[in-house]
Amino acid sequence: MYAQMVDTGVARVRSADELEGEEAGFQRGIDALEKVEATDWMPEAYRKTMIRQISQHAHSEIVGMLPEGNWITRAPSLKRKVTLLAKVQDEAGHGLYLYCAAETLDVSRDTLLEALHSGAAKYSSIFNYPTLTWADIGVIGWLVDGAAIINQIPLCRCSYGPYARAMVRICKEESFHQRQGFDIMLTLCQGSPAQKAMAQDALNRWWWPTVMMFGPPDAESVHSAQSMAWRIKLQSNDALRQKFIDQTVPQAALLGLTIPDPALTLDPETGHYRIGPVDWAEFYRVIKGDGPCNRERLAARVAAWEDGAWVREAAAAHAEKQAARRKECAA
Ligand code: BYC
Repeated sequence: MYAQMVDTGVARVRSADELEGEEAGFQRGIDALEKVEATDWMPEAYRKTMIRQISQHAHSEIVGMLPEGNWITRAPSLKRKVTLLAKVQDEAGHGLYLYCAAETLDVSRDTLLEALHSGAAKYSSIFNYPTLTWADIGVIGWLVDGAAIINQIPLCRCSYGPYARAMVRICKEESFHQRQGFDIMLTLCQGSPAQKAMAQDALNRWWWPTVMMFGPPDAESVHSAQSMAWRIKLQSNDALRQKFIDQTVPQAALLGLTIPDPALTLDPETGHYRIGPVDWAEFYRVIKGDGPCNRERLAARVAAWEDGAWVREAAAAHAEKQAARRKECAA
């Protein structure tokens, strides 16, 4: 079973006048836009929801290094190689800040990683697709990091202080990532017909998975109502998805690329682009563990964990030695 199935005990969202005692005070603080800090009282369901979301986000950053890491040795120039290496290192950094933010909620990193490695925890669906050509690296930066920024900017103002603060730096770095991706796409689109075709092919394969990244439609989003009441989520999945589409369609036109959606139209009344039907069956298949690369991604993470056992053992032995030495000096 791939779903985390975290039972937060929330059957339905209760209104402010149904809450009592500490819980009522907690909600008043949230409504007054106060940040929740690690040492504050919080409902158990809030704590579990934050652990679920932050750890899922951290796992996504770390697993997200794999599809891009695949191209570091094959980047087409030294400049592109150095830039991609820096981007992939940034993703590792994001994962580490996020694991630290999750640890403030009284859960150990080992527990979180165990959940990832056993397949119990989720990570973003988008990283279960393969990077077949260099243009995929451009598309990931342009679309995937572009989508990540839209999803994550509101998280800088979310109610949980350690998560909100971690997101500020992450968003700054994501905007550099988005630009490097767009720059790769621009170069390919201004290049030879074969390069332009490669860019179009990458867009064809990544467009719909990126649209799905924002999560299920609002009507099927099980956590949204409670997460919005707790100001963990400030905008709904569909609202963020629409923002992404409105921002990206003109960028594709600038590149001279076609969005692979024959039903795409601009609604003159609202000024928003309308897209054709999304294959949600594919989304659910991927998040249940049956996407094109799910098994490969998890196997790579588990192998990295096992191969790194000697580093963890050496670090623990070193820390023990240092502690013993400090004790000796103090005696
Ligand atoms: N993939 O009730 P919903 C990045 C799950 S990192 C997989 O709407 P929620 C980047 C959801 O977890 C990208 N699962 O949930 C990194 C839930 O299942 P569980 C990651 C998904 O939490 C490196 C169920 O579906 N970003 O961008 O209210 C390089 C029902 O959904 C997905 C974050 O994690 C998905 N796409 O809303 C480049 C941001 N969507 O947990 C880029 C923080 C939904 O009950 N997270 N599910 O088993 C969020 O903003 C929210 O958690 C989501 C989902 C909008 C993703």
